Amino acid sequence: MNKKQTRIIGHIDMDAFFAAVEEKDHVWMKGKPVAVGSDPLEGRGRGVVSTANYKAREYGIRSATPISVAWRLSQQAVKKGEPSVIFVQPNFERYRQESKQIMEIIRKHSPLIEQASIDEAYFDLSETGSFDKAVQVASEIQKEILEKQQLSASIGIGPNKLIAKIASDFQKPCGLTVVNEKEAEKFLEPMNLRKIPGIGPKTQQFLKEKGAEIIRDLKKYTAEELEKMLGKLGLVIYEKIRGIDFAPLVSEWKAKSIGEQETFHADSLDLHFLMERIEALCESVHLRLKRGEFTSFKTVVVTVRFSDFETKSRSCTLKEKANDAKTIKFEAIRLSLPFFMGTENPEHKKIRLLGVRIENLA
Ligand code: TTP
Ligand code: MG
Repeated sequence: MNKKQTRIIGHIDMDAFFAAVEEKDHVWMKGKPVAVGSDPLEGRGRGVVSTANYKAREYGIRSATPISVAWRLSQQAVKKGEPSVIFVQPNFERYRQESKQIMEIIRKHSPLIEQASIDEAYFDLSETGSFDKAVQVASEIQKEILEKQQLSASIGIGPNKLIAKIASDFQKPCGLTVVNEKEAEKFLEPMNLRKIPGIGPKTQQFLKEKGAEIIRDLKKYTAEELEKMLGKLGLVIYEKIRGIDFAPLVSEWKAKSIGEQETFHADSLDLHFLMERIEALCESVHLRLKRGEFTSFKTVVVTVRFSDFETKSRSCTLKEKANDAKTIKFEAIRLSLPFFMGTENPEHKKIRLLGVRIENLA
């Protein structure tokens, strides 16, 4: 009954989404380069390209290309005997309709889905029980979207959201990439640092100056060194470049929650220290409750991550709503003590991270 279920997460991202919908609605565009964006006004237009289909990308046109540049690239292509780009202004209502139908298709195949943008979503495939079965489901989703919506999608499957998302982008368009938990770390190694959420252009530049161009280069640093260089982000990056990510899927219907967590500088099993950190986390959660739109909670959740990354959560739901810091602390300590000194931690493993969350907010 207690058998640990492998976590299997899918991420879907539609191929050249806005442009693909336009091609579907206007059959005569099929096979031609299409750019969706502001009006090019024969090269005098301001604004940018929202997206371009794959044919137009061969001209060097992509999301955020200034529309005037896109126009010029099209003119240059025409001079070389290539077809000119078809410029279309976006019809967001149409894209939203398609998006809704795509999400409905995914929902039929997965019990939990988190829509992440107009054309992408995470979905939980853990219930399939294996990566092989998950691939079958993903390929059914792709097929159904292609048949019913006449749109193509790329899917990534991984042990968590981080890997699933990077995998969906790995073989676009029409890709289906599977990376299991054993392969995840190696899969990331040759990739550009920018693949890691949180590493933007500035951090990338900073790390480049330190000699790190790809993810493998960053692995020579310890967690402490990365933290010294980048603060808290450094600790997050330390985990992500090793393919570690515990972020849950958040479906629209899930009750909101307020949570705080802390990764320690050094793993610890010092009771005094852990109790102090739990209390501090409870204080910040309570402060956020007081400042926010909710006035009460009914559920308290604690998360404990051990030094070997095993992660456990325990929760309790009160009989009545509460709103005070004392209740959060009382429950959080009661739930976490067995991990610090008792039955939940028989091997006396040190603790790497603690989290406190309140749910069932009203
Ligand atoms: P993306 O999924 O980033 O791009 P895409 O679907 O067009 O192409 P890909 O095959 O690489 O996934 O974004 C989804 C849609 O969001 C895209 O079709 C248009 C819109 N969009 C913008 O309007 N501006 C932008 O800068 C980006 C990146 C996307
Ligand atoms: Mg897309």
